[in-house]
Amino acid sequence: MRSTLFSARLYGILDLGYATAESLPSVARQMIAGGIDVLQLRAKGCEKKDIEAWARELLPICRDGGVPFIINDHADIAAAIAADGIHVGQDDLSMDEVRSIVGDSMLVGRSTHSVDQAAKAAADPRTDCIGFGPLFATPTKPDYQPIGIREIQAVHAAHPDLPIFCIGGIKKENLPEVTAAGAKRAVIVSGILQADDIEKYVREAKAILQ
Ligand code: TZP
Ligand code: MG
Repeated sequence: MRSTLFSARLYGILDLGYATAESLPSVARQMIAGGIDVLQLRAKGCEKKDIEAWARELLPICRDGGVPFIINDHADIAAAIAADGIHVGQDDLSMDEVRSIVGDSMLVGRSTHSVDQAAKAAADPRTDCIGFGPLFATPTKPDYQPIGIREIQAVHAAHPDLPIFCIGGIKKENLPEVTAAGAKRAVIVSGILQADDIEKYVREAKAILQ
């Protein structure tokens, strides 16, 4: 499973701020058809029992598509449904806490918002990947200062063996600028979920990353 993160280019997030609960399975299938490499369920402020139910429905869809399925924030749900991974932020559980809940083999990702935070996350060998951003201002994560594209090269040079996913305000349109700045992998949330044709959007964004 870890090797899938190295080869992954485009990471999609099923964010309940943009997708309705009813649409999740269909949206997941469209993203998988377009070639998404990783899928995360992110449901800020939703009831845990709902999140678990959605996750249980999405897991077999991702398994069928050969796409790792990651749960945002809730290590207990990730463990309960045997998801492929858990993604936590700077203010969430420590690595010891996460690993005590999900075990050694589940993928663990960590959000980072600076080169320093990336270094701290990378210093723990139990970190399987990081998000790096927000590069640009984004309504999906409104309270964060954008960090720009200047440090993309440095963070990749510092951690050549860690899968780094650039995130935040990335769309198909500015993706070439992000890859030119040194990004190998990207997360696109609203760009994908608001696309008229999700499958096509994912296919075209992924082509830019390849
Ligand atoms: N973490 C950093 S930025 C961000 C998250 C979850 C949101 C990215 O969403 P979008 O819509 O692609 O800007
Ligand atoms: Mg979190």
